[in-house]
Amino acid sequence: MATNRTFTMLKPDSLEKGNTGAILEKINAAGFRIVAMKMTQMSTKDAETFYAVHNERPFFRELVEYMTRGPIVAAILEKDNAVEDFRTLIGATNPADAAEGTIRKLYAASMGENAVHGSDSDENAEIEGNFHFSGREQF
Ligand code: DAT
Ligand code: MG
Repeated sequence: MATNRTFTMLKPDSLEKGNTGAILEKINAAGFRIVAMKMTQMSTKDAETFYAVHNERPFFRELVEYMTRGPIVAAILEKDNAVEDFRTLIGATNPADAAEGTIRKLYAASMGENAVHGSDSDENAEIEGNFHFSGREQF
């Protein structure tokens, strides 16, 4: 069966609130296989690079501050239709608009602190996974 991959980060607020285990359990229960995972902290340069597409947006500095303020859990996940199914599992960017039962509905406080990242395309999943993991760290 063909499978593909997406990239996720449990953002600093998720770790601060002790939600890491609960979020990983939801990811597991939804049928994603973890093929890379680590706890790490992004530098300012890392976050500016990772979110470069947003660098003209008014919230960019706030986003960089948030993403660098503490550790994250980064992971690559494998499943059929991984990118789209993971976006469905996490819910809308703004938790106020996220569907019931989604990770952002359950665990995100606001648009600015929305608990998790999920890649938005197969191409970006590969770029983002390779940003955080060497080939040897991807199983
Ligand atoms: P997503 O994370 O759902 O892919 P995005 O790529 O549009 O959303 O934006 C990346 C992150 O930037 C998002 O998770 C939270 C932050 N962000 C986006 N829009 C924002 C806004 N209007 N105000 C504050 N933060 C925002
Ligand atoms: Mg995005």
